[in-house]
Order: sequence, then structure tokens, then C-alpha cells
Amino acid sequence: MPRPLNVALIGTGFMGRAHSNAWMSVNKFFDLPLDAVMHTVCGSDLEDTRAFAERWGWGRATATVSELAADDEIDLIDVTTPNDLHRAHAVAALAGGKHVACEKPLAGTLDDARAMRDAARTARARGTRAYVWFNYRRCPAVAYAHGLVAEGRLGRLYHVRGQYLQDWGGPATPLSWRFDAARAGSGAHGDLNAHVVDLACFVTGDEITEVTGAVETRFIRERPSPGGGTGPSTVDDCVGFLARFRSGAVGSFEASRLATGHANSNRLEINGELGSLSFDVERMNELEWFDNTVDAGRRGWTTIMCTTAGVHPYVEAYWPPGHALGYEHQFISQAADMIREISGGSAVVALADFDDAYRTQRVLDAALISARQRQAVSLDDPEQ
Ligand code: SOE
Repeated sequence: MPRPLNVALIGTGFMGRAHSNAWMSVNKFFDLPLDAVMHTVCGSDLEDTRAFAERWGWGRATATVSELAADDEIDLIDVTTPNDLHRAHAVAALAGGKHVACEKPLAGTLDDARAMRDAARTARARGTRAYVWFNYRRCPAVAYAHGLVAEGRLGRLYHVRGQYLQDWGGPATPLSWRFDAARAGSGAHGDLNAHVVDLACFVTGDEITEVTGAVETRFIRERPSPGGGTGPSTVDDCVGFLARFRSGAVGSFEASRLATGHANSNRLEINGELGSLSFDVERMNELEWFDNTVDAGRRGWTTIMCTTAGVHPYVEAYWPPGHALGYEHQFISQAADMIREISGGSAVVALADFDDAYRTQRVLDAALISARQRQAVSLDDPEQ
């Protein structure tokens, strides 16, 4: 009989729902040594949080976040609050001996991210784990692409092209914490480039050593306020930048919430000497593959349906070939990998810990420096 892993969730928004679904599903799809127990959910309004707990199956509801780190029954705290609260919630949880699973980006600022990284390093010595929900690593197509690169199937890498394009951020979109620099740190940049930078470094197994040519733009400066009237939006609506990888590959990155026609297009293309691959989460079960080693007459892009159990990672836990997976399966698979590692086993593909997420945060911070000072920013010193 698996031992319980008592989970507490902070936050009842979009990610609160996605993570609740993951914790309630993970032991249904995966045979694991620990049984995720939805112990407590914490939200800002107690009545709303009680209703959320009832709907999603959390054992208890609270509006007092400090209770969680002090509760000896709780083993893991899942943080889905706005970026400016990640540090306080994660550091308190780690100090309380709890494992942490924190939403991305690690934090709104590099200082907060560094403090979280350092707290996680201290806690790691006690066997406590700290992860970030870079969920796209667990699309089977992405995990398979990671394997193709690791096997050398693309050969020497030349280009890494990452784009995360959404279009929900138009002038009619009302203010929320995501448009407040004091709460979010940045706009589309920290929200979306965080994902695509992590994705690029994960799939290539490489790291970014220089950022340059960045452009940060805020098109919309006033937005409707939920309570009526308008208020200032103080974050970027899009950021683009160029990068160099340690291997010598060249990268280009772009994040926008105003990319009309793209609802949630998180794209990665890698061009190598022996082949290229291209992924778009809007078609998350497919991987575009170009094999440059076949004879010229048969050379061309092919669409791989990444739904074959035993070939494409994670698929065997879900459905037969061709029965597509969805956004929610990435979170269920990440919950499974975190449980595997916490119980002494191994994740199917690497989990992003706070060190990984801090490296991503450094890239994000360097891009804003590059944009504001119109210069290249070196990231060669890993401990900066
Ligand atoms: C909003 O941009 C958002 O919910 C991101 O915060 C998520 O990380 C992404 O997966 C979907 O879009």
C-alpha cells in the first residue's frame, strides 16, 4: 500500500485547477510508491476556497497560508500564487521541511529567484526537493525531441528558435496582477519567455551564455479596471531577444500576448547539421522532423504523431496510439515524476529544480537589461 504524500495547494486560479486535476489523477494513471493526498487548499477568500475544496476534492480549506508550513502532516506545498509571493511561500515551506512545487517563473525578480535558489540548496542537503512547473517538458513530443538531440540525431546544433505567442492581451483585457510590474515582475516576458527558454535549454541540453539585441515593448499602457474605470499596465506586452548558447548555437526568442491569431502557440525549432525538429504546443501531440541524412530525393519534413506507448515518453500511462493527450496530461506527468523522485526513484525526463529555474530567470533578467541598455549581456559566471 503506497504511503501518503500529503499535498497542500496555495492558489485557486487557472493553475490551482490544473494542479488539482493533476494531484487527483496522478495515482489513477501511474503506479507510484506514494499516494498523493489532497490535504489542504489555501485561498484568499475562505468561502470561495471552501467551495473550491468541495469541487476539487481537497480535504480542508484555509485562508491562512502560514498554517501550511507549520502543519506537520503536510509533505509538499504547491505554490500557484502571483510571482511576487513565490519567494515568501516557497522559502517558508522549505524552512518547514516541506517539498515545494512552484509555478513558473521562479519569481518576479532575480533577487527573489536567487534567494529561492539558495533556500532550495540548503533544504536539498536535508533531502527536501524544490521543483518548478515547467510543464511543457512533459509533452511526449518534447520529451522525445530531447532524446533525439541527446542521441546526436541532429548533429551539431546551429539554430534554436523559440516563440511563445498568445493573443489574449488586447486593449479590452482588464487589469490583473499579470499587468502589475510590482506583482508580476514583467509581462509576457516572465510569463511566456520563461517557458520557451526552459524548453530550449532542456531540449538542447545546453545553456545560454549571452543575451543581446533585446526589444521590450508595452503597446497598451491603460487597461480597464475590474472595478470600473481604467488603470495603468506597467509591464511589457512583448519581448524579443537573441542569444548564444555554450555550444556555439545561436538562439532567437520572442514572447507576446498580442500575437493576433495565436491563442497559445509555444513553439520551438532547432536546426542542426543532420536534421531539424519543430514543435508547437497548439499541436502538442505532433513533432515535425527533418532528417538531413536521407537521400535528397526523399528528404522532407515529416509529422511524427508522438502517441506510441514505449516510444514516446509518458504515453503508456494514458491512451492507445493516436488518442491525443492534452494540456492537463503535462501536469499529471509532472506530478508523477515529482513523486518518483521524492520517493527515491527517477523522473522520466529531468525535472526543473530551483537551480534550473534560476538559470532561466538570469536569462530573462539579462534580456531586460539588454533591452534597456541596448547592449549584450554576458551570463558566463553561473553563480551571478
Ligand atoms: C498565461 O499566459 C498562461 O496561463 C501561462 O501563465 C501558462 O504558464 C501557460 O501554460 C498558458 O498561459
